[in-house]
Amino acid sequence: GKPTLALVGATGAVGTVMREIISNRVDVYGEIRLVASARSAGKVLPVRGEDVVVQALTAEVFDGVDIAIFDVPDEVSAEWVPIAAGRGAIVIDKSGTFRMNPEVPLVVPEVNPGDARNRPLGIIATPNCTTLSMMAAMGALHAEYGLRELVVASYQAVSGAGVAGPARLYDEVEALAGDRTVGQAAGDVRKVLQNKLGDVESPFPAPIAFNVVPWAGSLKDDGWASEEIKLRNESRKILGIPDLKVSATCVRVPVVTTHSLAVHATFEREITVADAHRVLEAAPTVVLMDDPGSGVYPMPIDVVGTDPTYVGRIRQALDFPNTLDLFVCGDNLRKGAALNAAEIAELIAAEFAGAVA
Ligand code: 11C
Repeated sequence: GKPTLALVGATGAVGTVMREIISNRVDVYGEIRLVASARSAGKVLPVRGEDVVVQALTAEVFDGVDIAIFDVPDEVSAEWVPIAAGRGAIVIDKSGTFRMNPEVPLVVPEVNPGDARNRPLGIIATPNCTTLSMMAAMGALHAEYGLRELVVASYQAVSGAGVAGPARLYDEVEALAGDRTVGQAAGDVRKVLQNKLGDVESPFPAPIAFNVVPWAGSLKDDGWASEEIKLRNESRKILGIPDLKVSATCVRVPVVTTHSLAVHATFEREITVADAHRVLEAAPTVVLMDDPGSGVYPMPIDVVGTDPTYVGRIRQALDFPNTLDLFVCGDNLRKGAALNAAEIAELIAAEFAGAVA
């Protein structure tokens, strides 16, 4: 029959969107279990119009589960994903823990759906939200023109850091509002926030309201941020281009939800703006918004809460052969996280349906 699904991390920023997405897509599941930390156990949350009691994360909670979607911190996934897989669940994991494991496929259904079938550990990883925000578009262009190099700058929304991100941005905006002089002298934003919010901890290393912060993730070798390294490694694996040249700078901006990326992409074959328009218009989950003369380009305020990947500002690079510059936006909690996991789960559910038929 229909597979039993467990959502682990059901109360987080992605978990909340996950429940909404599962409730609004074609219903391919039997039972749905909601699982979270002991702190959230006992809460009652809606999914598919039913109230479901959240269960604590234990090994037994996976008994009888066919598909488990995990959206929890890396260390929680490291401990619990193998336990769930050991109990027979096929696990779709959103953390960074297993993405680069050669025995774990890293799947974006528009780009490499077939990889989901080759899962010797019973684990499928879903990418970082920054990488994901451009994969549907870059995958479509790569399929026809052969991608060789990517130079990317990201403009990442605060909800990428979980529920604490938007909470912090709203607090800071409130603290700064009304003062029409703030932001005009070095350090004045820090001073106002220190006065009004004190030492309350922020998920960001610097004020995010009235600011851009050239940092996302943790410190890696030679000054790189983890998000920049993930974007490089994950793009190579998903697109199946082990020697793809990638260089990224990841930046946090005061946007609640929807990551944006400025992409400089070099291809093997000659490609024009018209070529790119044709390819992206034909890509089912990509929306082309490219009419700058009329003010049409993708922006977070118009994209948030929707499923597609939006592309605009497509230009032929003036000084670089076979190269386009473009701007991409995607809701980091939907395609960037919950939606991609749900789409992978539907690929797996289809296997169950096939087995029965
Ligand atoms: C952010 N992309 O915007 C990050 C969050 O590897 O899944 C997700 C980190 C990850 O902060």
